[in-house]
Amino acid sequence: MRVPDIIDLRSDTVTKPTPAMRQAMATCEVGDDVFGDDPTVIELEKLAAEMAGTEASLWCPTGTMANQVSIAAHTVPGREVIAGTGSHIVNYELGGVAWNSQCQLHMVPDDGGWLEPEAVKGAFRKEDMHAPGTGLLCLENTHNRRGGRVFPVEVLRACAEEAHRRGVPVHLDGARIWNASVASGVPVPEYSSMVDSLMFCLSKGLCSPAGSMLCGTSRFIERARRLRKRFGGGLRQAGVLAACGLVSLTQMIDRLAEDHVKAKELAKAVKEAGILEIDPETVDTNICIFTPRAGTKWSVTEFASEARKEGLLVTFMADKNIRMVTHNDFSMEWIEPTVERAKRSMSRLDENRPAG
Ligand code: TLP
Repeated sequence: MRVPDIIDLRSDTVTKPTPAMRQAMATCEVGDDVFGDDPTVIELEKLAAEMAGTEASLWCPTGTMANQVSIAAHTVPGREVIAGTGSHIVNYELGGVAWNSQCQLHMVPDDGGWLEPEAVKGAFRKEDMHAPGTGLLCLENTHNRRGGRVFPVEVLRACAEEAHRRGVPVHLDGARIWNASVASGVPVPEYSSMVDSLMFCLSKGLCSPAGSMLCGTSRFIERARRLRKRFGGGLRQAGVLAACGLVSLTQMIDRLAEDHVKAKELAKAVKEAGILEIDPETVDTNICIFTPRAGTKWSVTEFASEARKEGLLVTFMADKNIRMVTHNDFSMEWIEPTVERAKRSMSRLDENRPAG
């Protein structure tokens, strides 16, 4: 396969719809989904619920909206929402918990890639004359910012049980739950059985152009459907997008294992070339989070902009990490050219600013 001018590893969200998706979009039956008339959306919501092991599901345009709808559905204003310091809900949803649900965040460390039950236990607060009271616990699997780590199933169960013992519901941001399931062998219904709502994205490794599913009980999804409308997410002929979601769920899950192999190999190759640091053993799925070697004088933002000049697109996180995400539109054969481009970028930066 020809090496492209641009190798794009910024995210698995950059994947283009597959030929089967384009065909499905062109030929699917559609209707007005706000009236509940779109047969393709109905089919997708039914299939997603079946596969996730929940009573019902709701198609949302984005993972962010699905998370935010879920938080709003679970909470009342003035409550506290527990979430990991590195979670997407805390870092990448523009303060949506405060803006949309009028709740405050209570953050718990998740440096290793997941929350520890003991830390979660200490974070709950009972409502009284001073304390807001915990309204929701949010977990993330796989953990994006911590390098696609898979939340160990028994640890996840223990965290969820801590919440349930106190009557607090649990939302699982499973944007990449299918990656977690493929990597761990734990069926998605097992994860969903531990929580009150599960969100997963169709638009990442599963290659749909848009769409995320919020899964839960029929009662919860009914409430979420009204909130989605309030958030401006009531789409009309959404079937053209849901048609891609059906392809994602029926054709794109098993192949996620290939993305995991590519990520592990990429991590090893970048490390062996002495470019950036990573422990390949921690690469559970399709996300590699690299750090500059000790003594490096350049910043990760400088690295990312130098790499761009070489035709390699990466993202940087928290001003200290470089992220590369493997996906369907990145071939195993491009690992070597990726390493070469990264090496050239680093050499130029080192020449300008020698380590010392
Ligand atoms: N993550 C994106 C960026 O927003 C960082 C990415 O490139 O990885 N939960 C998790 C764990 C996510 O990683 C993301 C997207 C979302 C929710 C939100 O999904 P979208 O982008 O559909 O709103």
